[in-house]
Amino acid sequence: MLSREQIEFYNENGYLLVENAVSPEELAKMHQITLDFIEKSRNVTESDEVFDLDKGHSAENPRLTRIKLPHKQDPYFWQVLTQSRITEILRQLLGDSVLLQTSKLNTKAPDGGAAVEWHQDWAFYPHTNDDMLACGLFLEDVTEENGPLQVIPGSHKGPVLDHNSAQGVFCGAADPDDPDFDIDKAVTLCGKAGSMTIHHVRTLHGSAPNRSDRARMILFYECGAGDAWPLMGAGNYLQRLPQGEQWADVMDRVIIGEPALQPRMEAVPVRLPLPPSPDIGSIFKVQESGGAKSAFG
Ligand SMILES: O=C(O)CCC(=O)C(=O)O
Repeated sequence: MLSREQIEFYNENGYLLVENAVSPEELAKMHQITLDFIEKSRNVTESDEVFDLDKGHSAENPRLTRIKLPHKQDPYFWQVLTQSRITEILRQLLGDSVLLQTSKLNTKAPDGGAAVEWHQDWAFYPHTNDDMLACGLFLEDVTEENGPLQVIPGSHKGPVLDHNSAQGVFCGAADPDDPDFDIDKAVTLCGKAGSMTIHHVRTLHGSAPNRSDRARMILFYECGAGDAWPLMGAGNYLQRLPQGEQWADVMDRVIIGEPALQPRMEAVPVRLPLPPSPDIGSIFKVQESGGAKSAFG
């Protein structure tokens, strides 16, 4: 459970770092499952439904940016989300109805694993209200050297920055020279394996390349209140499904309670992630193919 001070800190700053978010047993099991997936990726030569490959990936030297939708790849990731200390933290921050928006396991390979350019998750998937957040569970220690998450405190109360590039497409990254982007305020979130970051859906965040000889493994669960419904963007795939499947998809993502059928509409700033970049396979591909300007030199 979070203390009142932690909740106040999150509300004020739009992020939080929590230690021991899961038990040592849960951590060890998730870590092992992740290593097994990286092992399996040796047989893969192109990014697919499960693996997002980083430059230089090969059978001899597996290099992934990401394992996609881990909660669908192994039921244990879903079990931890719905039956652990994380579940109670979500209840405290989002209430008695909570849905998973998406999950991803960013495994940033050693020696140069790709940066994630600064962005707001909200730019990818605006909803009817912004009671949404991302939990980032460290499956291994995260240090200054291996590409930790960085956040701009208080940015969740500011504008949605322009995430379109000079090419005129949604590139999933803010322009480092945007006057509303004060990089000097950045806070770096490091910690022991088992620690967990929480950032609000509008908090500006990013992470540098992995400059160490160890992987940087963070499992992200991105969640929202059950009365926040997608406007456009990442949740848009729902509209392509037949109605019965739309509903089944929503119900498959219920973490706590039930979805509300009366969306809560709030006067939140919104930009739509359009037109799309040429490759929408992952944030790494959106940023690269969309021509994002790098903040990490
Ligand atoms: O892996 C990271 O450092 C950040 C990930 C992130 O923000 C994302 O995938 O949207």
